[in-house]
Amino acid sequence: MSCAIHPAVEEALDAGRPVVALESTIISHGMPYPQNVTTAAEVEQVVRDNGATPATIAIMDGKFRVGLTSEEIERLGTAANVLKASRRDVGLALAGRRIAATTVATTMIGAYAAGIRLFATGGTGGVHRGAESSMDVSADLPELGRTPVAVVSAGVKSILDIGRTLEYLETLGVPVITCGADSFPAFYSRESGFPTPARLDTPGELAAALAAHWTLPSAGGALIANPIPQAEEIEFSEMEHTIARAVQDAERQGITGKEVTPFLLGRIVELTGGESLTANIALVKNNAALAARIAAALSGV
Ligand code: PSU
Ligand code: MN
Repeated sequence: MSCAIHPAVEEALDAGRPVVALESTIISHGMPYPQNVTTAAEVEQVVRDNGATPATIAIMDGKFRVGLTSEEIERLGTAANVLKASRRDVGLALAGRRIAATTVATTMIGAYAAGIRLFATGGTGGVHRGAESSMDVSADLPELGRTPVAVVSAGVKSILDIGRTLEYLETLGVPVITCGADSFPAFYSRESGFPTPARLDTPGELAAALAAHWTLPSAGGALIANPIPQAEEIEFSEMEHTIARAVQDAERQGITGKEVTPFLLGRIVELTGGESLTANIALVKNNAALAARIAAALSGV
């Protein structure tokens, strides 16, 4: 698979300097305008401040694009016809020359093709509540099982079934390591009620574990969970009611397939009067900083 790499990203990769991939669905479908565009730029700056080069990934003009200009990020954040592209949409997006935002799954594919091993986002997809009847399981999970890129996220959002998501990741052989805490985090909240499958405390330890994991035959990805900073946290018990209501609204309105996650995220922002968005922005930046530090440790900087 060929991709068009931004010159600044290419230069860093050629020199063996740390690079962190960033996804674009969070820009097109994960946050409202204009916070989506300002956050995307701020997150790139956080990566730089922590010693790595950012590479926001999307599909445009028939190419996988690794590293975007600020005009391209603005386009992704404002255009009405942006496709949310997971693995199965990539061929359609490339051949149809669509403007497409990449999900966690697809960003992993683009990152790996470009030679990037660290990727920061807010939260990954997972097993949805009620999946035992709807079978709604994000394509992010099998991607984590097959593509050797480490995804730094604030754990799994409680719009999902956290327990089943952790079970599925175990089945797929995906290491799930929380940085600096014993509880697996729940996106807006530092604690989910589930213990983390593994814990490490420093970027150096995380980098060493990833490097060792990637010596396995047909090793896939890893999930590095990074709890939201305490000052920005919304308690799990406080979010639970809001999330249950958003899930109920999605069911009532017959929302299915790839629309479910964007609908829930938008509804939660409405129901919390924007408080969830503030937390979301804070945790993405926190993840970008950790990913940059792990990338630096991994490349021996
Ligand atoms: N979680 C967020 N914000 C997001 C997403 C997840 O907090 O924008 C996006 C990511 O791109 C993720 C996708 O890969 O939603 C998952 O969608 P689905 O559940 O349809 O697989
Ligand atoms: Mn789904």
